[in-house]
Amino acid sequence: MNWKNSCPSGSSPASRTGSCASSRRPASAQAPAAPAPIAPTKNTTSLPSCAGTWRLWHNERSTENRKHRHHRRRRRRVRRGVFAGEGTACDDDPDPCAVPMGACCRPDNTCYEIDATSCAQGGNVYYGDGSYCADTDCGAALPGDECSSAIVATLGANAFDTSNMTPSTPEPDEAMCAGTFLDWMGSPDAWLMFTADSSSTHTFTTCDGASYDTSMVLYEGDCNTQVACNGDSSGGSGCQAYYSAFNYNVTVGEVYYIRLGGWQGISGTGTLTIE
Ligand SMILES: [Ca+2]
Repeated sequence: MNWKNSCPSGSSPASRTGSCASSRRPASAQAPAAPAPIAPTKNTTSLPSCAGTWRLWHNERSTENRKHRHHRRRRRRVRRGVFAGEGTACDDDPDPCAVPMGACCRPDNTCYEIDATSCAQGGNVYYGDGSYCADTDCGAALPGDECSSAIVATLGANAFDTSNMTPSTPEPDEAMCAGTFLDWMGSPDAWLMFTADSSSTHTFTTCDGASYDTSMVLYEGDCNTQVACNGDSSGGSGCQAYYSAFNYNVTVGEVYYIRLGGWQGISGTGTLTIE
């Protein structure tokens, strides 16, 4: 970014850290008839460069600032010490201090735009940074919630999240993997689809130390032809307890649907690895 152009009018860059110096007169004398500047906080020495720019900006525009509470809230966020990077300034475009936001659907299918952390409560569903409510149908099923909208998976690691999925029907045939504690029990499930790259034995596993007690089912060619399932596996390195895994001899060009659920209906985030 061009840091030279990031200073307020009438000021000039003082250093490469992004702070700015006035070329006209001290900032304290530059706001005629303005209320006294806000006293500096205790932690000024550790403020990021963005905050240094903020103090000058604030002194010059304190009266105006009082009229714009949302600006002040944003500056307070800066004071908590989120460093935006070397050479940044508060009036950069895009704002280096901005928190990424996206569409957040409430359980009643109303939508508002907020950051992911604030959205992640009360059954809300976050549609990703940069998503907009205008483009989001809160009443529509999430991608991968049903086999018909399965998410494309490839060789290697594929992230999935069943937290906001709904249970699909019918339930898997548990007899195919009896004794492995599939225990589907109305589990919220996510669907991924994989097109076989070769005719050979592939391993499908949910091994992921940060994941949950998954259950997994494999369908060949369509959403109903079940060919493998597993509740609990063991022996993998770095896996969570009770992850799921199976090997299957796939046919090149054939489409396989991987249905991911949880033991006795639990849900969460995980990783499907195909190799
Ligand atoms: Ca399991």
